[in-house]
Amino acid sequence: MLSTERTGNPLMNAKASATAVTPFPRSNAEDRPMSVSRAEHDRMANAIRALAMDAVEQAKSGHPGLPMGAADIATVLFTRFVKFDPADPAWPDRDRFVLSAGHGSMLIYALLHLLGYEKMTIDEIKRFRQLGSLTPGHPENFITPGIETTTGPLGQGLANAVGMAIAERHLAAEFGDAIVDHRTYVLASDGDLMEGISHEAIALAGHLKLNKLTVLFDDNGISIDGPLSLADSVDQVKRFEAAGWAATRVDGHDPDAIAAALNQAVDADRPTLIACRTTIGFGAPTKAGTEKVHGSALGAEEIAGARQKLGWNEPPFSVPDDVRELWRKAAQRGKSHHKAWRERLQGLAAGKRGEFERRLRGDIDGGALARAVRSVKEKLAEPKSIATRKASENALEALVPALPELVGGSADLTGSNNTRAKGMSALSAANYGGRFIHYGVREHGMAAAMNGMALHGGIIPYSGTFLVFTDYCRPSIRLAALIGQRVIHVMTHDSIGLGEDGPTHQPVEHLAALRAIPNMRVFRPCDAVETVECWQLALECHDGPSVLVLTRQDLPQLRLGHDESNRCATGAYEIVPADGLAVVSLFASGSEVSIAIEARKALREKGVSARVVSVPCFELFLAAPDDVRRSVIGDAPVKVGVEAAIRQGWDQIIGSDGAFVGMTGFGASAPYQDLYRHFGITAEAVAAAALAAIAKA
Ligand SMILES: Cc1ncc(C[n+]2csc(CCOP(=O)(O)OP(=O)(O)O)c2C)c(N)n1
Repeated sequence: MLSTERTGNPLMNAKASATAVTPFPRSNAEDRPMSVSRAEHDRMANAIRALAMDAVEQAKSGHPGLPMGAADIATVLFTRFVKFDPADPAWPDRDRFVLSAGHGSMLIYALLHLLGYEKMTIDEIKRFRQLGSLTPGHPENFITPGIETTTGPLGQGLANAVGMAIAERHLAAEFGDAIVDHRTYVLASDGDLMEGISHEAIALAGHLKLNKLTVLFDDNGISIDGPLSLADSVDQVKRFEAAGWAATRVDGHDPDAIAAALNQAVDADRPTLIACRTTIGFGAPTKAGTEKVHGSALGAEEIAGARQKLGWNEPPFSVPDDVRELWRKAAQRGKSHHKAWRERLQGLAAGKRGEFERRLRGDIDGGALARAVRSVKEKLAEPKSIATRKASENALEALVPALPELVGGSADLTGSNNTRAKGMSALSAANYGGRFIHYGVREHGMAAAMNGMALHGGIIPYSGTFLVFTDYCRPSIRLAALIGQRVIHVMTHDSIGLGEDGPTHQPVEHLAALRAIPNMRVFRPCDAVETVECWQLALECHDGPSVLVLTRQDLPQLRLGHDESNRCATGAYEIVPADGLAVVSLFASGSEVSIAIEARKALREKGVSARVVSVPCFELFLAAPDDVRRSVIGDAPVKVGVEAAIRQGWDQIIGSDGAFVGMTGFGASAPYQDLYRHFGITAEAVAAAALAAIAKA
């Protein structure tokens, strides 16, 4: 399991050892499945149930049903299968366990506590759902060591896990299975499997034959409204089989049956679904098996009844020594795996080991990045009019060979998004070492898998689709921002400038909607030079996602001459100064910067002095030091914003009394030049807006 303390470098804790590479010891006495009697198993599982009941009761909120129902599954998994070491939650070759049904968070908190994860004390369990605790309502990877990913929005965890499993296979292909060889386990609920994203995720996993991915389905037939039969009649086993998975059904309260299915999964040549038939709220005398136990405290009477039924006579939050000892024994299982792995890592050639460690830390080779950016800029000393999507491709031609951690892709728009650099082979079941992923028409699954890859570590994923389809993957983009992961979305066809495909494909509100997400950068470069600068900034942002918003249509190159500095770094800068004292400041992004520059000329002809500010990134600009912001905004009395999108957000730059030239409704289908004229986004309109504002002032 993973510690997500973002600054920590798990690998730096490695005990140095001069041991040569040992043959890969897959198991030894300590690592063998723990042998547990049925009675012992029941007590271990009941400890989870009791902690879940008690914590939810104390908080007077939470979800006891899932932890109580899935306690047997979790006990089998952690006593016999999952490879982990509580002493180092971020050990890179640990198995990943994702609780996709994040509402059942007490399941994983109880596990972490019982397994001896140092920070998960009983006091943290008692502070379930309280401010500043390690036990928030839903699991947060950036708060609690041992949590692999933030879950809560159903389906996301499962789709993240697909990305983790892809990352594992990809890094194993690169560094060898002596260093990368772990499995990904998911606990998913009915809700996870009803969500549309699960369709995309399981189809991708099946297609890529991710045989080290196992989904345990908490098949309890209950959701919030009541029995699942109210809303769903899918045969999940058949559904997963149709997607290329091995799938089976077991009694989710029979430890041996669960273990047998998990053993089969280990040997499978494809991902495995194990539908575990369980009773939600197992043990609760009157509420078990009903929606009443899903998401509220059980109440003192029901808890007393459950304790009696389960034969659990301990006071609240108390775990008897014999049970604690059994769980501690389970926690020892991964230790020798961990030690042997450290020795194998030390035995690697220094260069390869250093590279692996760098990749896992997420450190970019700054020299390689700077050289790649410089080489792209040098080529642009000879100006070129190209679409920024093409400029992005040119940037990738230099970045992809320079940064081996880049794994690109597209949701079936490779030729339109220009995200595949020359020489990138496709990542497939036959070639996990490939660096380009054909995600298929699965924007949501793609974005969630990218989050999983980034969380896994060792990879910087980037993707492509049309900007308008950020709507199809927005929940995962939002989560990337929340969980602080570096994923880069290349979103092309960024406005009415895409032309004839019409309003279904023309984003108008998407820039504002994306800019509204905290901890994310939205870059809209105006030419080929800004495009490579924005790529550099996106790559350097290690703790949050970026969206590169790029045009379909050609744009003139506005930045001329070789410039070593990254002018986009402040988010906005004066790209063309005024002649003399500026009366007008024109602010624009992307394709509208050249329109603003034309408008400046038109104003000059009328004797009005105007300057032009390019605004490639609102977020960086708004975070820039006050003096930088003040000087970029300037003190010209008239401010005009220009962007082929809605105004929302622009008032932060132009003020509520600034003029704005952009869109006020949806686009239309026509050649793009006609559309710009039709919607009045032209140099003449910008100049007229400035003159009108001067007349009013
Ligand atoms: C995307 C999303 N929609 C809705 C919810 C609210 N919600 C939480 S759990 C749940 C369904 C509960 O059913 P199930 O997944 O079977 O969990 P169980 O009742 O077995 O615990 C819903 C609708 C959510 N967390 N995420």
